[in-house]
Amino acid sequence: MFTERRTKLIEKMTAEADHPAAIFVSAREATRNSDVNYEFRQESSFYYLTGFDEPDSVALIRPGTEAPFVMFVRPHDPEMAIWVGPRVGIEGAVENYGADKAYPIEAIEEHLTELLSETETLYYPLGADEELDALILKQMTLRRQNAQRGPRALGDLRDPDPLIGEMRLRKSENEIASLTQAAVVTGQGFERAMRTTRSGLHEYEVQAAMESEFRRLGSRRNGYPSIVASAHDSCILHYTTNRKELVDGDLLLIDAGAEWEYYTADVTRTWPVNGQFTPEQRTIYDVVLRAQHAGIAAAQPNHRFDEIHEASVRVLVEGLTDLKILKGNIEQLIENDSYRPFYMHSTSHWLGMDVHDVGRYRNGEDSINLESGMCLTVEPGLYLDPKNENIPEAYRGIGIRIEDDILITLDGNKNLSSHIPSTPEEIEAIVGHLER
Ligand SMILES: [Mn+2]
Repeated sequence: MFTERRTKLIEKMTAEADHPAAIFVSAREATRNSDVNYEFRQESSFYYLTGFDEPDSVALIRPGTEAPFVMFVRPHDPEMAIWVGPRVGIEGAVENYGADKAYPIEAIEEHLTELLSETETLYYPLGADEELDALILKQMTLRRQNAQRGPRALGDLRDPDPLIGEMRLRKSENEIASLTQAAVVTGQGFERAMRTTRSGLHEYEVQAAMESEFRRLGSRRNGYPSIVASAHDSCILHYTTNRKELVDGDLLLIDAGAEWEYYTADVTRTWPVNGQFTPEQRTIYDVVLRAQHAGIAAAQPNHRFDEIHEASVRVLVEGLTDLKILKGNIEQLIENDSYRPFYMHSTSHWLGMDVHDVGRYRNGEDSINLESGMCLTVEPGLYLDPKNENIPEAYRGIGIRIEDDILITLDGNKNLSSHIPSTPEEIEAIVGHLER
């Protein structure tokens, strides 16, 4: 799988550049406090190309040479192994990760000059890593100084992100299987959260119930910090404090995703703490759900990405007009972005190894067309600011978002998270019902 990806990258590089090479850098360990590190998570593109899960590593790809795939890794260290377990090491990088050659990361500087001696175009995301940035700039300077006598200059520095972005945007069968499983596990966690919910509990208790289900089912970590927002805080898009007590009559919004084999789900549901929507909550909920269904229906191959947002916005604006929160002509209200105070984010983003996954959204001015294998969210919402006096009082403080993970297929789409309760009937039937 990783070999195929590197082969495909090599094809793309050689198609557009002379004597190309590419350098990818792993994530680094980061200090949390004192001698404790943050939990390590590999950088997504590095993992995508190598499957290598350790920090302080560099992958060098050199098409058309005797060693097209070179890795720099931390050597095995018997003393460290006692504390943190064995490392893959130099031999492991060759034997188990397909490297044609591997060297200790400490020796990168002494090998880089030789390894890049034929390279004229270098794909490297300058700014990715300060130490490596300095090494690359030094190589370029050396080559420029010697260009008259020695090999040609290493003069063409390019960003590899567009090439990798194009590849990661179209998901393979393997990747789709991981995204599907991420959504399955996430769904189990959401169901647990819904059943657990009752007034008097705290946001973090519902979060714990959900995330313990993620972990129990084998998800190693979340794709991003869970948003567990009750009452007015459901109007705050990225609320992650999650400390409040749940109050009878309020809504609870959860936006969360379990990661599975480096692929994350990204799901949002909003439900009443006491299991019954008030008439006002239900009215707003129905508008958002209709907008979501319209957005999902618009997610079709050979249609523009932007059509999803356009379809959802139209339904939201019609709903806000029916409620007299907006007044005027629908087309005009859409044209003027007059819905922005109540719906301030876009409806969709790519989904994959990163929750906001790589890949372009437009070609110049134009929205790109959707293709089979692309995966995205559809997540309209309405956020009725508790302090906005233009909103009828009964609706103030209601914040609702509904988000599913949609895979574009050859003849339409597949909702990977459709098993998670989302109609008001499904939600009212499950919230607070611990046993079944
Ligand atoms: Mn999202």
